[in-house]
Amino acid sequence: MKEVGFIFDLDGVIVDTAKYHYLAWRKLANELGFEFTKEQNELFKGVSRKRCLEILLDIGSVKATQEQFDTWMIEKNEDYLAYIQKMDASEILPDVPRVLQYLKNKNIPIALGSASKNAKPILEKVGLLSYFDSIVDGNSVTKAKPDPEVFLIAANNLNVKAESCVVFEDAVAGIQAANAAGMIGIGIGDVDILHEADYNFKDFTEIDDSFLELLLNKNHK
Ligand code: B16
Ligand code: MG
Repeated sequence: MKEVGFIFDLDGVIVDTAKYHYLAWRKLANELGFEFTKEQNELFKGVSRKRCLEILLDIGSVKATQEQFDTWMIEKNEDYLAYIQKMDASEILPDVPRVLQYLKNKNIPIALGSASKNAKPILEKVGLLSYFDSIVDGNSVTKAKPDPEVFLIAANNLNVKAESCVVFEDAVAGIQAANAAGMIGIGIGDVDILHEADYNFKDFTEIDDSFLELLLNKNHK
């Protein structure tokens, strides 16, 4: 067993793919005859694709047959994939590579824990895939955050005890999942929204080497 493991969420932590999810969901909403605002898109952060479509259809008061539902899921994802095709390293959020490199230099195992089924191609596009010892994404889980499944699988893959893992998350459900897994949860974003986290930072520029050392030496929650 390794001593400590680090788990990163993708959207909102490593890259801001929420803006592309928004454009693809808004296009679908407009085709179905209603508006979808950036504020409403906040509800979609960290939420599975299927659940997002259910919420979207509720917002537009649209009833769908199973066939329509499946078609719209595919259509939204195809539009989203067209956006992420154009992604490159310039879209990595500030100081994420510095933190990943710091951990890599110390041989700390690193996993991705994301709800997205497109996580691997995104990491490939932005050139960060090689930092990750394990990718746990929407293809590997049966239960969505706030269920701890995604992070528990990641800990298991890294061969680290759950209580010795650190999770970086931008979504309330993600912090709740980290807490349910018994892990140290670090909120990236608005402290008022992510107040259930053990530590809060606006972004990775606020996370310095001495804080990373503190986490490495803490060993468990
Ligand atoms: P996909 P995360 C989440 O990513 C997004 O925040 C959420 O808006 C999206 O619906 C979900 O991934 C599924 O994404 O459609 O690509 O499978 O924050 O868990 O990395
Ligand atoms: Mg996220």
